[in-house]
Amino acid sequence: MTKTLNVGMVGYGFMARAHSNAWVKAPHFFDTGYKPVLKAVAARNTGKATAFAQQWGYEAVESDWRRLVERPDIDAIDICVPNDLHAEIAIAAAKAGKMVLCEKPLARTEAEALPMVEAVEAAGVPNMVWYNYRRVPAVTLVKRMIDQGLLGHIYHYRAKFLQDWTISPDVPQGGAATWRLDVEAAGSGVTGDLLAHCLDTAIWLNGSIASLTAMTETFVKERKDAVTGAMRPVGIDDASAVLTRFANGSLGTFESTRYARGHKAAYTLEINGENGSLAWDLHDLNRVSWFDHRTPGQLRGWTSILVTDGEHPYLGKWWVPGLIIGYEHSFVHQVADFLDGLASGKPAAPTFRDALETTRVCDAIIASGKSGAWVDLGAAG
Ligand code: 4PW
Repeated sequence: MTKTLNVGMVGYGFMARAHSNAWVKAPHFFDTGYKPVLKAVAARNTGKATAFAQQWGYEAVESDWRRLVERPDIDAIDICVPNDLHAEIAIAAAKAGKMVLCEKPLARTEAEALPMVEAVEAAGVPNMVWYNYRRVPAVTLVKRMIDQGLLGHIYHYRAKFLQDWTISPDVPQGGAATWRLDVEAAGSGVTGDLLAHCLDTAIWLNGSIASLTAMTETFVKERKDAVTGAMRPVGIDDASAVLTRFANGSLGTFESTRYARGHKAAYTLEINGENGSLAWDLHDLNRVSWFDHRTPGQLRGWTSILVTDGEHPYLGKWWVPGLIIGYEHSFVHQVADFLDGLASGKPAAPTFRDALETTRVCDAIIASGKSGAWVDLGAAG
């Protein structure tokens, strides 16, 4: 019998749209035994929240997230607000016995994230962080290929996430649209916002990072505050470049920036192993590039796997073979896996505990960017 799962959304921005779409779509395509119901959305700006509720079909609007958390008819709280609000909401929701889903990064720092992990674990409530790119079918296929041992011993992992929307010094910091540039709200800049995705995928595919050294830079030193209009120093990293050693002995190189003119969301990754190499590019997200060194000489070369077959991860639930899917489907898959996890009792990853590791690595990058030193993360080889 299908159970209902009443969702309480906190926030109404870009990510709240991506998540709401996923809550709506998942039960239409995946048979999980649960039917999410968009019960209520909470935001201080009730005008915008009401418009959002109407657009997506939420039954009610609350002007304060605390009222949402107190409501006995809400099963799961979905947190889609700036990073500085994650901890307070998640901890209160866990204490109220709600399932908690939190937009990435889990928190601004590991110190802030740890009590969140403790709260959900103490309450025993299902929890998950929205690192959605794991669930692009081609990326999930990469995971499957690595787990099947196709690459053999891994030597290199490299990833980058490039954007260009903050190059102008006229882009303000703070406020509803540009909080990602305000260190108080965001915790860090591109490291927590963009590189965190690369790190989450990397840790999932290639294991823990044992040590790292980083360069970070803030190219525009002062920006106007979007609310007060006053100029104030910029505290975020505009770019980060990181060298890592993984616990499995492989070397990693990572880069993130919002100063790469021409790039809007250029997330790419490549992995080199003893038997072959794998590469993926968000802008061609249904494709895995694969080089198999064991293929006989004259046929050996890069091949392009179009990930659109029923036997590919998640694809059997969508259309007919050959038809492509997109960015929003990664969120739908995350909801489907979360609901599956409720049914099976095997929690969908990344849990808050899993995502703590990514936050720890982000902290180490920011610290190394300041000190120039290598940071030992204590991950056993
Ligand atoms: O989480 C990330 C965002 O903060 C996203 O995956 C892409 O970069 C799109 O917006 C930002």
